[in-house]
Amino acid sequence: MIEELTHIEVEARDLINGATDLDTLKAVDADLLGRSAPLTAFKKDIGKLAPEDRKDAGQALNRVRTAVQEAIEVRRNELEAAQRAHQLEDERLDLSEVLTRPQLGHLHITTQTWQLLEDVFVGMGFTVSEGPEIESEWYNFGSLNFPPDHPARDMYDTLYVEYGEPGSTLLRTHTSPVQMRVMENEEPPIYTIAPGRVFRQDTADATHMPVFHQIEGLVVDRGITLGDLAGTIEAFTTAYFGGSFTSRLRPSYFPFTEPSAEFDILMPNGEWLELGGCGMVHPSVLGHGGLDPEEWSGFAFGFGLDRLALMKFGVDDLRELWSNDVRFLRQF
Ligand code: FA5
Repeated sequence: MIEELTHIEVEARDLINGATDLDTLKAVDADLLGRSAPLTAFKKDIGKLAPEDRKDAGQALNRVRTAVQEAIEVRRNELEAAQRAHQLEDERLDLSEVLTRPQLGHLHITTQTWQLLEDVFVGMGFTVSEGPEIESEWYNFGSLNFPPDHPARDMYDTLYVEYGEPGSTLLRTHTSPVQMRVMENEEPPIYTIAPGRVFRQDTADATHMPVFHQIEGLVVDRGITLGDLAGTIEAFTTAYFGGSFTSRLRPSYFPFTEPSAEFDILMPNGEWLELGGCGMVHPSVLGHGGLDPEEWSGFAFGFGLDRLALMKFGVDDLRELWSNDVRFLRQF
């Protein structure tokens, strides 16, 4: 019987150590120590032994039962500890992110250009003005010498807003209406720029977007000449691009300037890119702004801010600026 008990103990330890979870261990516990377990049956069998053998058999049985109970307890503790560790791992909150520095973004390339241009002009003594993006027909066209139904309005594919009389309210097609608002509100001498967002029904391509930015410039003072305009454009483009760029002024037409010109810059691919228009403020525009053209003269310019960004940062397609691909944007 003692041999049999030793054999049961060895088998029991294998079963106990082989249990890989608490449920299995519970079943093993029942099999080894439960009512119908062999060890329990042995208790009854002891009574059938000769009286002199009963003591040894009883002690051996108790020792094996205790050893089995202890082995089950040890294994239970191990499995419970493993289960707790597993649960903790599952429920663990990964707070390491707050310990690592969050990735910082940076200003969009158009915003950087906008700020750089403001710095250049403020450095030249200009103030910064602004006007509304939703404009009246008068400020965007009428006051700038575009009579109703005048073909010059076709230069801009205008987006109208359903407000008031049909055709009376629009998304400004250029920053030039800010010229008029400044003239109405400020006494000359005026040296101001007005960067801002403008809207046209243009189809997006490498050099056009339906929503883009311009930077307007307006100078009104006594005795302003075309030489002042050329000198200012020269000074700002040199401050912005550095000395080594090639540009040209080309005669052009805008109803609100006379004479008018367009400013182009030579791109690395050998083609000219039109950056903006400019000219001497038309006398009747000064008049609409409440200024006497006999006393005051001035020049104005309007440059494509996004195109200035392209040229500065060596990007060859405007659409890249708004594709929102961070791999592209991170470069600048
Ligand atoms: C004007 O908008 C005039 N208001 C400029 C002006 C101001 C002339 C003051 C005289 C005095 P224009 O339509 O050419 O002109 O646009 C000016 C510049 O805006 C262009 O040279 C170009 O650089 C930029 N531009 C025009 N259309 C787009 C477009 N769809 N996408 C991006 N840039 C554009």
